[in-house]
Amino acid sequence: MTSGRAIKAVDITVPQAADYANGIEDLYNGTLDVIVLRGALPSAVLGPVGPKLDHDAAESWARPNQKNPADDIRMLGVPATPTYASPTGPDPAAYFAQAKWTRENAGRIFGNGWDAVGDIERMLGRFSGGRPVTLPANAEGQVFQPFTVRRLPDGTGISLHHDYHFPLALYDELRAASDTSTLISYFVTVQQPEAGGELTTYPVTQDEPNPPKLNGWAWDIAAVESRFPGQAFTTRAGDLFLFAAGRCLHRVNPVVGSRARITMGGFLSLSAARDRVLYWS
Ligand SMILES: O=C(O)CCC(=O)C(=O)O
Repeated sequence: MTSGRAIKAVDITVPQAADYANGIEDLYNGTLDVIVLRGALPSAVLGPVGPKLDHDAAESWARPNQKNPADDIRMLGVPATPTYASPTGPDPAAYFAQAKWTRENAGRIFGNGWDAVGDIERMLGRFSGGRPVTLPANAEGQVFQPFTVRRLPDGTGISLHHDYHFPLALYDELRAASDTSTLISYFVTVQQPEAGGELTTYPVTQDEPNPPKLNGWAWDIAAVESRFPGQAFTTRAGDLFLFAAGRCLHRVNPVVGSRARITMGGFLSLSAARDRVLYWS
């Protein structure tokens, strides 16, 4: 028997996005947990990108979770999160150097001169309630990374986790600039795998009083599945996914087949005064 409330999701197409113009605030406030915007980017933009990137040799993929084969994600960019290689998050100096590289190489990575940063800001702007969507900078003027690219080949996924990264050293300024009541994740699917790779989210918060954990620390997936009503989402190339990743436990199911799941994305917050949307990865 499951317990807890159900995940509150809307699965919409571009003409319906105007009905959720304040969607980011709704995700913050818990009125919504998930927004899926189908076809946020036309297939002509991303169609050629998946096959271009889907090779180990295509780019210098980092493998920050290589220690755990089931979580061995390939990444372009340094994630603003803990990883197996950096359990307390990235070194800020290395992070900002990489962030500059990612911004400068965005057009080249995708191979078609695509204005990825502009499109991300336009897509997020559909749900910002009219607030400007901006890439924050630290006190030295170093700008955060707009996105990371994530490639999950056959047999890999992303284990159960929350994304609430404000306590990390990298977030010293973002913490002060943001409404830290939660953190939102965003990603765009670049390539859909043949099977698997669903994003599954559960109504389990970080302060769940009786967390389903093994040995007191690792999430017990069987217990999570049996106690909480999870919801799985399959996303196709061009779909935008926004969700309350700081509040809702989630995972990416292992990918099956020769075509990797490729996504690009990061996080966003409302500014402390709730007058801007900040995004980074
Ligand atoms: O699918 C992705 O790119 C990341 C999924 C995830 O765990 C997140 O967005 O927090």
